[in-house]
Amino acid sequence: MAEKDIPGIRTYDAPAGGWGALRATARAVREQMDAGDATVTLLRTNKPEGFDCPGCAWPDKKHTSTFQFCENGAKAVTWEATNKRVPPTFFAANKIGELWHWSDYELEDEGRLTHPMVYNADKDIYESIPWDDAFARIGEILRGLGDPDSVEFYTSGRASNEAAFLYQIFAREFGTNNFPDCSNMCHEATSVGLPPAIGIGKGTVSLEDFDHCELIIAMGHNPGTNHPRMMGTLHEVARRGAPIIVFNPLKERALERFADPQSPVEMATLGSTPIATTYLQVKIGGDAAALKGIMKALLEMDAAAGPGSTVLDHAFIREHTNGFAALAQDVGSATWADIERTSGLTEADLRAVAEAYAKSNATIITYGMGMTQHRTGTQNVQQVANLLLLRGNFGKPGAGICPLRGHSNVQGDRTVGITEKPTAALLDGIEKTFGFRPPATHGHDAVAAMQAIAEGRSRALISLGGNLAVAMPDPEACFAAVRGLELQVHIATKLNRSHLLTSKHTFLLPCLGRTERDMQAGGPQAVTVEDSMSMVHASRGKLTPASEALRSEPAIVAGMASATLPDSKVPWMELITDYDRIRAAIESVFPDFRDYNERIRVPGGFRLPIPPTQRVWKTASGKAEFLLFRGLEEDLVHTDPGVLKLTTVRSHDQYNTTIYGFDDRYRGVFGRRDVVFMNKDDLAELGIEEGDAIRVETAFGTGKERRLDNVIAVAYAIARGSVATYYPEGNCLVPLDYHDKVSGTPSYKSVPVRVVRAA
Ligand SMILES: Nc1nc2c(c(=O)[nH]1)N[C@H]1C(S)=C(S)[C@@H](COP(=O)(O)OP(=O)(O)OC[C@H]3O[C@@H](n4cnc5c(=O)[nH]c(N)nc54)[C@H](O)[C@@H]3O)O[C@H]1N2
Ligand SMILES: Nc1nc2c(c(=O)[nH]1)N[C@H]1C(S)=C(S)[C@@H](COP(=O)(O)OP(=O)(O)OC[C@H]3O[C@@H](n4cnc5c(=O)[nH]c(N)nc54)[C@H](O)[C@@H]3O)O[C@H]1N2
Ligand SMILES: [Mo]
Repeated sequence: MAEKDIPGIRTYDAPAGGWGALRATARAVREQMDAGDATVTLLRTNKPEGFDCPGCAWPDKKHTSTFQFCENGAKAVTWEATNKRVPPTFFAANKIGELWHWSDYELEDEGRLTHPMVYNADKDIYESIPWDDAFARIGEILRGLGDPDSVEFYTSGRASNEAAFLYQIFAREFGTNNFPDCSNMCHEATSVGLPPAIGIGKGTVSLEDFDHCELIIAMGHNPGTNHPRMMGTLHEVARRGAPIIVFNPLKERALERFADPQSPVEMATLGSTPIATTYLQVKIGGDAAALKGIMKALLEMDAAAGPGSTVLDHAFIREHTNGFAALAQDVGSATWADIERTSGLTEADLRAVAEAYAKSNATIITYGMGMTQHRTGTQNVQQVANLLLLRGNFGKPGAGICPLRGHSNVQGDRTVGITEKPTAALLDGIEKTFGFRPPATHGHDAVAAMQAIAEGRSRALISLGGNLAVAMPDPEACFAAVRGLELQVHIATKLNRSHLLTSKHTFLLPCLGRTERDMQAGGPQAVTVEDSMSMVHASRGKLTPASEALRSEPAIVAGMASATLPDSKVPWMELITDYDRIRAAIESVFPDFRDYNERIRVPGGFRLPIPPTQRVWKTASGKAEFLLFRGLEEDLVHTDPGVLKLTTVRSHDQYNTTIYGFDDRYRGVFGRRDVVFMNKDDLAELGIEEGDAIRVETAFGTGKERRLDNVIAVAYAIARGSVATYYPEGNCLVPLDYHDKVSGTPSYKSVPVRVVRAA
């Protein structure tokens, strides 16, 4: 698309996948590891006796197939299994104030943390500290705070079920339900939006359903980058001729054309397979309107077909749902003019989707952050459920809802108790198992936690992984907030910016990664994780740990807990000698994990119950509910023509706040991240040329000027009125309280902005 010669911006004509992906994998491996180690490591990824890929939460074919090649999985694995190290001498030589000026890429590229460290404010450096001293001091400080609700227990979704379970038991015995979680920034709209609709806040499809579906509608996700193993599945579906309809404001190459690196023919012939049969460039934030348009068309088709119509599944609607009449009334009252204006799509486009949908006897709707990270995230998800319910697309082969989860165990962490709003069953289960009554008062999610920290109500932050202050909106506010804390504890594999936001007492505790051997008193241990499709399976690291001083996440949590809670009812040290004991406790608290230890020993593991697959609805009414969204988009509508909608996305070379490199190959960006993707007509209207230095400003009153400077405009195939830039650079444009009021998910994907040429 580049018409002008701009450094690092060129057209990428090739399909996604293919030889480009193989080359990029080889480079990732070379930069981080010896080739020999790397081969062994990569071959063990996602195999029954190996470890679960830390890259994404897409499931594996029975965990047994041949090596599933995936470029970004290889990056995630080599980034963790790197030969590079960050020993105490590194910290002695580099003051925190100096490290602050390093880029996020440079910080993590230093390698793996090797020793527990504590911040020395006088010298502005981290110094090594023996594990037991670190635990003792953390315990003393926590006990000294007085109020348990002034402590925030953050979880990032890499933590295993075993680590996350112990962690929430620790926090609850300490006395709080403050569980900010990366899921709050991610699929909370799913966790909160789906239970009232279908009775469970998770996806309902299994991998086998993709073999039987007759249509896929893919909304707001970019699998070529973020769920690359899903590309193999989409490739198969496309090759057997089932239509795939994509809703995405940006043209994403992998959703257009993909060459499967597992296919010798495509690799040899430089061939590729078209993925999307229809690609609809919906406006940012226009999905609810588009979904209502499809439903409106569908209802009209049904009425036109007269009695006995099979456009809707009337028997299913009658037997299994509530609220159909109200939905029909609401959808009917939306006008095509409003739907077209809000979605940026035409009535004809949406009618064509309705026709394809009416023809399909088994439809899967897949969706990602493009749907959830909006002020209407919960409503977006509920409209997806409505559309599926209209044709009974639950509880039959090849049909269902498929949220694409983020971190490889983000779903499992929630299942084993990381939630700020515990149910009575959870509290009872913990009391029965451990003999203490946990607090019932609701705690903080991520936004509420950061607000409490900013206001001084919370005094300590424990982070089980992640890079919270960088991942959240409004870095200026978050950085200042966490620096004012009394205590921070970071359990991490690699150095990141959150670790440099030191406060009075700051500890950096290095842990084992997924790829590494976890040796406890009872022998080598496996952990378990739950993928996007509720399959729970074991993951066993095989590599020699990056340092002898590393401890496992469960061991670190147990160490902190026993030092903090001298009268604890939980046998912390016993539990970690053999993780079967932790799993037995999980089973005791959560009955769905019956025979946990036996069932994870079966290759591939087991599936947790998903009642909608049996057409069982665990809602208050016992039926699936059509839930209304009275409107088409968020309430904050900007009619000013100069206001555009900004979305923040991941590049191909990053894992959330981890920056592996500076290319975004499929979007034609090489060696830079300072870009804003814009529609060429919007550029023309604003008198901006491609390559011009621009500034992006948040276009609504937040009491504070928010701007992204030092970026350039890049012409891209993106919907009119929509612009995109990278996360986390764009986070400065998002106010902390700019979120979905129902789920608390920050609206990272629809920020009203103005774009001006830089002075
Ligand atoms: N390699 C790699 N893998 C990852 C991650 C990573 O950073 N790197 N992150 C992991 C995590 S935690 C997560 S949550 C997932 C994220 O996976 P995705 O959900 O794919 O994440 P994003 O990059 O945020 O991309 C969102 C997609 O939505 C589109 N989009 C933006 N706004 C809208 C909108 O208003 N409507 C619609 N329909 N589409 C829109 C964007 O163009 C983009 O294609 O991936 C996980 N896997
Ligand atoms: N603007 C904008 N902001 C966003 C998003 C967006 O799309 N746009 N997406 C949001 C989403 S979906 C998410 S999930 C959050 C991500 O938020 P987080 O989960 O907090 O962030 P990550 O970047 O995944 O965390 C990376 C760090 O995790 C640590 N780590 C890696 N592996 C391990 C391990 O095995 N154990 C431990 N203990 N630590 C480990 C490393 O130190 C690494 O630096 O960001 C959110 N922020
Ligand atoms: Mo995520």
